Amino acid sequence: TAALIREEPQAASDTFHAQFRQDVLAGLSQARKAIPARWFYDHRGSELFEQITVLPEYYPTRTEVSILAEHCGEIARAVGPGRVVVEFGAGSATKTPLLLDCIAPAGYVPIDISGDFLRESCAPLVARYPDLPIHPVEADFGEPARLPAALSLQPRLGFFPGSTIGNMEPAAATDLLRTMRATLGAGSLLLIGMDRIKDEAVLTAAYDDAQGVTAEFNLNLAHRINRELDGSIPVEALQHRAVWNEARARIEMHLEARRDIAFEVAGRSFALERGETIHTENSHKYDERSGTTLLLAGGWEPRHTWMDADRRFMVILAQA
Ligand code: AVJ
Repeated sequence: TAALIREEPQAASDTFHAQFRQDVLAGLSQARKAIPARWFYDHRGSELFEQITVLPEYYPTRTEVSILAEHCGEIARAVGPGRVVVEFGAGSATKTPLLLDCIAPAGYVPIDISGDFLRESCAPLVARYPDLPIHPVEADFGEPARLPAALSLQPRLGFFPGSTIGNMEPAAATDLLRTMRATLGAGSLLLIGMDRIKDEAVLTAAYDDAQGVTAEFNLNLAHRINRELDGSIPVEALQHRAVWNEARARIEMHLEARRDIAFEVAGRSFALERGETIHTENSHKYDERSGTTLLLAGGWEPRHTWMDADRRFMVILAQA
């Protein structure tokens, strides 16, 4: 099986809980309360996100998969064989094999902060590709990472699907793209998924589905705070909201108080007035212009863009 490379032996998991606590306390202390979206993904949150990806209203996952499948031949020609695929985040069970099957890679290096997710996502890949060198790296991909020495001579292809970049505000997204460039090196390629600006009703439905799975996903953050940070948030007093922010071209998710509430987290007291919200996620949407501008600011030159027929999602190949 693949050897797991750890950037910081103990430290990564030890600081994780402290970081959660710090982010939540700082976020709830602001005039406009906000908690970074990365904290959605505990075990239950990851399970709920998996359910979201197959909801009828949530088009991004199936659309991106269809783009990768449909344009596999063209993507393979544009990328060329013999590249080491460096995936930012643990591999997705459907998207990663689609890419690996299509391009004849020299190796596969997933980078993720969670060793557990890495091990879970690598096991089926090791079984499916017995001859492919697979070297998971347990690290925060928001920091420049050292790639495994065994694969240091081959050209690289970064893979960042899912429009995960959209969780970041433009400045942070630019910083991340620059960090990816530093990790991969000049001349590298990056294959990145971006969700597109579209009809507002389609967007809001994707983030407020009829079955209420996205609402549960959002509310799970409050449950997680109660569980892990000794919180007393009255979760039944919070309501899921998904709103399109036209000026910033993003869907925002909030938890809105149905009444005045007061609660404690990690021994500190907080209050929300009725109608006040905790801002829990941004999901930025792009068009060709804004996607290109972002990539260029991050040090990446767009080379090809692939889209579905309805132009809902785009996959861009860029070069450092
Ligand atoms: C995983 C960040 C791409 O923004 O669409 C799905 C997360 N949030 N439904 C997205 C999410 C609510 C998702 N990303």
